[in-house]
Amino acid sequence: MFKKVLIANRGEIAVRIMRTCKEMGIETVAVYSEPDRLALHVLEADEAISIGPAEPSESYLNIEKIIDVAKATGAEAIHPGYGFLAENPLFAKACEDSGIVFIGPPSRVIEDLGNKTLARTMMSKAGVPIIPGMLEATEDTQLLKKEADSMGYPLIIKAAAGGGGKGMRVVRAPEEFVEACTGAISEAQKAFGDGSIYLEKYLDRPRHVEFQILADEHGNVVHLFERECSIQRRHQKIIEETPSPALTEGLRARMGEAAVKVAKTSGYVNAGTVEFLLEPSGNFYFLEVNTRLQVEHPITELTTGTDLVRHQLEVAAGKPLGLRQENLQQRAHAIECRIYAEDPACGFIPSPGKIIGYEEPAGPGIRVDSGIHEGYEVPVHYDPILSKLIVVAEDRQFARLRMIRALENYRITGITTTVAFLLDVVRSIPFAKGETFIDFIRTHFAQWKPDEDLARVAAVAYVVDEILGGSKTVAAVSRTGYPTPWQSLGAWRL
Ligand code: MV4
Repeated sequence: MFKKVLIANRGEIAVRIMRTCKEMGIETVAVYSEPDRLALHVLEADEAISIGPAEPSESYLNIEKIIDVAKATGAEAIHPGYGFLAENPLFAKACEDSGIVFIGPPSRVIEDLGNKTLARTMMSKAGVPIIPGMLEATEDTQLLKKEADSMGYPLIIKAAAGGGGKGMRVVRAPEEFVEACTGAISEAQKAFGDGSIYLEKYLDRPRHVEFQILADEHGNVVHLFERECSIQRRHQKIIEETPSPALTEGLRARMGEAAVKVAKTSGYVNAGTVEFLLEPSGNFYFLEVNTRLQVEHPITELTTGTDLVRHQLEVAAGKPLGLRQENLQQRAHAIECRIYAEDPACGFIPSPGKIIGYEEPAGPGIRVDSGIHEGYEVPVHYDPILSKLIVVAEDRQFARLRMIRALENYRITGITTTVAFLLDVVRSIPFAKGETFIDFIRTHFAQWKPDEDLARVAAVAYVVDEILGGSKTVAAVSRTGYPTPWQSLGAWRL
């Protein structure tokens, strides 16, 4: 096993990876940008090396610098986390060329799967269902128009180099096609430096169901069941759960088999995720492969009893996978809520700033993967994810009730977060019923505003209580030196 691993990331995922390294007796090297010098991932690492200014291109995206740090510190392997360089084949290649182990699939596989039409062609040949549409991308709008008219409408335009919804357009009628097409081409050109696009039949109101896979260098591949990720907004997932409320045992088995076939067909090694779109009819289609450890991996860990980072490290070190499909079982129900420094009442604009009060929920079946602490200043420069709240309980209903309690007991003050929004979503009737489709947020929560009544009543109660001489209020000061209301025992709190 490796003696030392560099984590080329920040925030909660860097901390999460370091925790497993520590348990395995592996030393950790953190890299950090200027504004991150007091970040949790820096404090938790055995060594921390500054790699430059805030701009990602000069720090967390700087391939040369990160490889130099790995060499200088004697790290034998690099874990890229998610985002930043995690799915950049050039970074994986640079690691391979420098004799450093990239903890992820081979650069070649990242590259192949990043090409969406190539991936579709490969999977279709292997017998994995793909969404009807083109297998070749082009920038020739005349050719595209011909394809469109023979395919029929509604259809969806996608970028060959795409992912995450960039360069995507839904076209509902022939007269809208050319404009949408030129728009998609220029967007794809700007985002990926490649304007080629292709067409697919548009699926109305599908679910997003993905399968976790693990593969080793010796030809062993397993899947660790699914994650239902339909609750998202603008291609950013908000809540994930497993098992999916939409899968039957038979469908789960067929989709799992397809996911393993995807991994084998692409020559996959390490942890990955195979995404599918699932129609209400039960028809499912291969969408794409995410060649990284995903944000939502903990719900899989809690329901399969595994540590995915441990398996990633073992597989990367050349060991055979210690898991057999027949021994893997899905137990209980897990839900994850992503906690962001965003204002859900104002179009989810980032809301960075200093965290003045911070209290995590605790108790049975609760896990918090956090990258923050009291007194921490959330920087403006990066993805505003603060932490992930993950719960596990016997079944979906118990997990939902546990999530409600956990969210109610998660206190973050000083900045606006998505906690109150998540509470309303998890409490809602459509969520309780498991009616999770990709248009869930747009349909049920487009105009969300916080219910401020309770907060106002509490504030007024506090003031009145103070005017009346106060109850047995304990004057309390938090670790940051700010007065904190959480520790005072005044009657107003009732
Ligand atoms: C689709 C689709 C409907 N029909 N393809 C969005 C991101 C990219 N990975 C694929 N996406 C979609 N592809 C066809 N043929 C709808 C989406 C889509 C979506 C997919 C998964 C999760 C959330 C989504 C939100 C909007 C659209």
